[in-house]
Amino acid sequence: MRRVHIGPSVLELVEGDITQQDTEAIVNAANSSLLGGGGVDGAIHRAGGPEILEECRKIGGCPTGEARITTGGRLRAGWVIHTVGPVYRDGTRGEPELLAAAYRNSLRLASEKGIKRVAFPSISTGAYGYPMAEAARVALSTTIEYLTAHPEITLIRFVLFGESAFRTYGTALEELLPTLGLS
Ligand code: AR6
Repeated sequence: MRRVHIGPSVLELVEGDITQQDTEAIVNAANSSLLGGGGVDGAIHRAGGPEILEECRKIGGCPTGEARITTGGRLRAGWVIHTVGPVYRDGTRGEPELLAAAYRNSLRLASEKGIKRVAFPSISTGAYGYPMAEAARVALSTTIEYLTAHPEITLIRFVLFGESAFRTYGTALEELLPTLGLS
C-alpha cells in the first residue's frame, strides 16, 4: 500500500479486488451499453447482484469518457459509478484525453452526490488494451489534479489487480510527485 497526502485528502494505491472495497463508491470500467461484460464489469455485477443491471438498463448507455451512477446492490460500497474508458488503438486517437475524462467525470459525479471516498480500478488496461504505464500516468495526474481543486473528496484509492499493476502505478506515482512538488 502506498499513501500520499494531497492537501487534506489522501490518494492510495493498493493491490486488491475492486468489488471488496468499503469506500462509499467504487468505479466500474464499463462499456457504452452499460449492460455488463468481463473483467471489472463482470466482477462488479456478479458481486453486486441483479439490481445494478436493472438500474443500468434504465439509464440506457453511456458515451466513452462519461460516467453514470447506480446504487451498489449487495456490494459493501453504496454506489457504483460506471464509466467508459477508451479502446486503445495507437495513442493518437484521443485516448489520453478520453481516459482523463473518464476519471474526471467519475469524480464530478461523486462530488455532486456528496460521495467522499472513491475506489477506482485501472480503467481501459484490460480488454481495452491501454498500456498500463501510460494509463497510470493519465489516471494519477488527472485524479491528483482533481483532488487539488476538490477537497470535498477525501480519499481516492486505486485498486490494482496483481503485483505488476501495483508496481507500475507505484513507479508512475514516484515519477509524477516531484513534478508536482509533492512527496
Ligand atoms: N478488481 C480490480 N481490478 C481488476 C479486477 C478486479 N476484480 N478484475 C480485473 N481488473 P477490464 P477495460 C483489472 O478489462 O480494459 C469489460 O468487458 C484488469 O487487470 O475490466 O476498461 C467491459 O464490459 C485491468 O488492468 O476493463 C468493457 O467491455 C483493469 O482492471 C471492457 O471490459 C481493467 O480491465 C472494458 O475494458
